[in-house]
Amino acid sequence: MSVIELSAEVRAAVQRGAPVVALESTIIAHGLPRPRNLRVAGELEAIVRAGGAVPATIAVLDGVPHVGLDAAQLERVANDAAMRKLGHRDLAPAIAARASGATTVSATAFLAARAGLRVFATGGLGGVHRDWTTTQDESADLRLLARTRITTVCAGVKSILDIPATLQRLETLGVGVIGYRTATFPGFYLHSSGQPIDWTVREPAEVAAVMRAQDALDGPESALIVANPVPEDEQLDPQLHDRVLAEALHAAAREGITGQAITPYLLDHLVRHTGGASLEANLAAVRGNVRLATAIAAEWARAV
Ligand code: PSU
Ligand code: MN
Repeated sequence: MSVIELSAEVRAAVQRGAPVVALESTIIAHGLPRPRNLRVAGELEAIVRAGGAVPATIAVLDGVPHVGLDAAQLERVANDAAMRKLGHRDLAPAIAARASGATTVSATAFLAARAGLRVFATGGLGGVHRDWTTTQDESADLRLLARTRITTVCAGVKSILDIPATLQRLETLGVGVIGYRTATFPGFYLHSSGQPIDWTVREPAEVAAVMRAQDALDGPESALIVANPVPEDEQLDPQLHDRVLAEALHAAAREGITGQAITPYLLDHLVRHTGGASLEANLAAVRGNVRLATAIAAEWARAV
């Protein structure tokens, strides 16, 4: 018996090979302001359903890792201020302590893969922080994705990070990165970070073909990152972005914010100092990622 609990709907879908899309919960609990976060959580699940797939939002509740949440569980993730932020390494202590928490990309990707899911949508991955030479702060997302066979659709990595250093780490770790209808790595709030990427696909079926090739090679069980930019007309104004981000980084340094707290702090700072514009860009990116992940999951279910 696994310690991981699949909802009845997700279990049935996995058993019959129907498309399922994993969704993370840290973005709900710690990445978006209340009460909008609960609406967004429901909206993302609805996008998956509209595309003919089953949504599987993942979180740990009272020590049980859940893959697929009901409405009451989703509400708890969104509204319970005591929800912790759980990376992959936090899962075992959280289970033992019967704790509750939202899962980051690293914990979500791990649990999704263990539950038999292959496609996962998030906003932006964690990565190498700008002050990494002194803090050694590199998100656990990267190393976990180097060891987990899951296709992760994202709008790049959050622009609060050192993007060239993050792309370099992904190369070193052997994680595949393909651009969806783009030849540059997206900049999360921004359509493009300006950093080139080596591979571009144009259709969900092409992503499924890459996934099949990964499996056929039978190499190390690494992820596939599908980098899907926010549409240009929904991105944050780049000048506003650069200015407010610089202020946010200063404020974080001044207040001595580090570790797990830094990403939520910076995201929140951007929301408040862009009059909510960064939130709209963030949501546009996440919605687009969930839509694309759903189409990929459908192609994958057809293919296998
Ligand atoms: N994408 C978003 N908002 C978020 C995150 C992703 O649009 O809040 C979360 C993810 O859960 C990711 C985490 O794993 O931020 C990275 O946190 P850290 O830098 O502490 O690893
Ligand atoms: Mn970190």
